Amino acid sequence: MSAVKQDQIKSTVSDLAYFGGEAAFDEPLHVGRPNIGNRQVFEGRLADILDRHWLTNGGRYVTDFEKRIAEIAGVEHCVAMCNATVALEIAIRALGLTGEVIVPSFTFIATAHALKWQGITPVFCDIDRSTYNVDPTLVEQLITPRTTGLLPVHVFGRGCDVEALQEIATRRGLKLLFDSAHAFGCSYGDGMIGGFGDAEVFSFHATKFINSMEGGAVVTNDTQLAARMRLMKNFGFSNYDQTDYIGTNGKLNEVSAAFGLTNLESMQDFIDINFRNYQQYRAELANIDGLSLISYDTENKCNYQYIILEVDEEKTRVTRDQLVELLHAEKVLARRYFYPGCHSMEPYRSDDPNAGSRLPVTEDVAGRVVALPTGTAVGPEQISAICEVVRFIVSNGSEVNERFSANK
Ligand code: T4K
Repeated sequence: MSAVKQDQIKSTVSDLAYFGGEAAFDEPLHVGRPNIGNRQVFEGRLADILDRHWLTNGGRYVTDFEKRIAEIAGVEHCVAMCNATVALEIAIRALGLTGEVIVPSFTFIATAHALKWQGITPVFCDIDRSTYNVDPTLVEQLITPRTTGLLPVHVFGRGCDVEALQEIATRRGLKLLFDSAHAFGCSYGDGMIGGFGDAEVFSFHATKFINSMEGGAVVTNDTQLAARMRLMKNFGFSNYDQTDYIGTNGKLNEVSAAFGLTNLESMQDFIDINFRNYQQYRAELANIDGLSLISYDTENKCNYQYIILEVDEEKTRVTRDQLVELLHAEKVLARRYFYPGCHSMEPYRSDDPNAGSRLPVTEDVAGRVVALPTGTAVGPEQISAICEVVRFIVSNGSEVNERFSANK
């Protein structure tokens, strides 16, 4: 764990590392430092994989991993894949999506790329200010004769308005696929995220609170869809020397699955640590004018894997981007998830240079958010030090801003 430098109390703006002071930490603190479960258990499984000479293509650990994910998500089928981006691509193809699909711009670029990679146009929909999720009241006006589906994202693990989206999808004859990369272990209403729409996609990338190094999965209650995806992730093979569809190689390997399984056994510990961190950030960043942490409602289960701060520059004087640069200098590698929004990245920016005018909430939120380090790699001492630096920066906002501008 990165040590806090005890003598690094900031008393003047010149003490900030950006302006020549010493950094608050000796090693970088990351957003997305992987959680690692019981090493001995994983090493035992690794030895077993090597002993049995079964590394991929339908091995025992992938099967067990799929079974556990399906149980936790409360769904009938889980098809594990090598990452969530490929899982999205395969689900999109298996659902027969073509033409246009409605998707948020406030998401990781993989959501949009998974469509575009297959020649489908992502049509960006603005988000609800309070949840950062697609605003269902705006979806309908984006539907055209070319629209075949909706691909909403449960951003930061907070559930979308599933009922409203399902109602639109059913009434308009559209497929509904959720990008649930952030939402494994989260619930919405009476159900776990995973069981909504036609299918949902989880990510088990290293930076996710449950990781299999790289990995993803599609979960669904549709038996035929699951069977189709199972073939598609294995080149379309239905038998030796026989393919039924065009397929690709989307398989998860045994080592990743064994690592994922091991981490799943520590899932509740990881959630407890994330929750403890979230509460501490809430307490220590409370009452700072211009800063607010996004909240997770207590009615739903949550994995608390993202600590997202919103910066109101009018009040803090220091800008969001300045804050991020100042924190980086202190070795706190805060991230601007999700800036600038997919619509402002290529190729989408060139496809539709004016998309931003239809996405005012996305642009506003993307300009305010900062993700802070959490997970098992940060403890109470580190969080206190991060919060102290943030508080110091904001309480000296005007001076910091002036010095910052003069430095440029
Ligand atoms: N849909 C959504 C909504 C998503 O957020 C994502 C992925 C996907 C789909 C696609 O899922 P996958 O195909 O990846 O399964 C990171 C992750 O790579 C990406 O998985 C994640 N979302 C996204 C939100 O964050 P980057 O480009 O910001 O990652 P990077 O390399 O900058 O790493 C983040 C921080 O973590 C760095 O400070 C370094 C640290 N780190 C990273 C790794 C991999 C470590 O300390 N150790 C590590 O092993 O995208």
